[in-house]
Amino acid sequence: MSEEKEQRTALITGATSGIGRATAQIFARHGIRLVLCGRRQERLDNLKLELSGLTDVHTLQFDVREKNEVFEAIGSLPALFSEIDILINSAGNAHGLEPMQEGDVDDWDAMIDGNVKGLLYVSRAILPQMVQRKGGHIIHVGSTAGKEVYANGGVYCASKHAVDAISKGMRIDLISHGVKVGAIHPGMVETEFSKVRFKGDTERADAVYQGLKPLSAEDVADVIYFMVSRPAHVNIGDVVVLPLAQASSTVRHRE
Ligand code: 8X3
Repeated sequence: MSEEKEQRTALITGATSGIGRATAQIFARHGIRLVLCGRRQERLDNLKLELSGLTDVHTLQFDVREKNEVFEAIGSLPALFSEIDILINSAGNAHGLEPMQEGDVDDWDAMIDGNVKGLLYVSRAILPQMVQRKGGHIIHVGSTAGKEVYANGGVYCASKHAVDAISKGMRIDLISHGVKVGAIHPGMVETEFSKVRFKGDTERADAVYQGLKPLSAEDVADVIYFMVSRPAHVNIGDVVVLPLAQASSTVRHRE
C-alpha cells in the first residue's frame, strides 16, 4: 500500500447490502471518503455510524430506477463530497427465475430499470465532472450472468450482458479523457441476492448455496479495492471471480 494519505472520494450505489456494503467497509478502512447511496435510510444511517470513525461519510437516499431522484441527489452533494473520484455501480438485483413464457413483466421492469437504466443514470450524473477533471474510475458490478446465459434467467442475464456492453462502450468513449472504466463479474456470492430473487423464500434461497462454499461479499470487495489501488496507468478492465466450487453459471461442484 502506498504511504500517501488517501484523498479520494468514492460514491457507491447499493451500499446498504452485499457487495456494495462490503466495498464501503474496505474503502473506509483505507481512508477513502464515502458517499453511500441506497434506498433504505435506516440502513444508510447505521452504515454511516459504523464507518464514520474511519473516514468522512455522506449518505444519499434514492432509488437508482428513479431518474429525477438520481440527478437531484447527486446534484445536492456538499462541497466536501462533490468531487467523485471513484464510482462503484453496485446497485442491482435478480427478480424471479422463470422461463420467458411465464416471466413476470414487473420483475423484468425491475431488472432492466435497476441493473441497466439505473446504472446508466448514475454514471451519466457523474461522468461529466470526471471528464472535466480528466480523471476518475468507474467500476460496474456485473455478474457471470453477463458472460453466459442460463435457463430461466434470460432477462437477468440480458441485464448483466448489458452491463458488460455498457462497461466496454464507456471505456471506449472515455479513452481520451483519463477516466478508468472496469467491471467485475462475480459468480455465486452469498448475500441477500437469492432471497431477493426468490422473494423471501429462504428455503429456495438457501438451497442455492447448499453443499458448496460460495464467495462472500468481502471476497468481491477485496478485488474491487485491488482494482482501485493500482498505479495511475493501470486499468483492470474486466474480472471474473468465482468460488472454487463453480466452473461456470451451470457447472458447480457440491459435496
Ligand atoms: C449472480 C450470479 O449465477 O446467480 O449474479 O447469475 S448467478
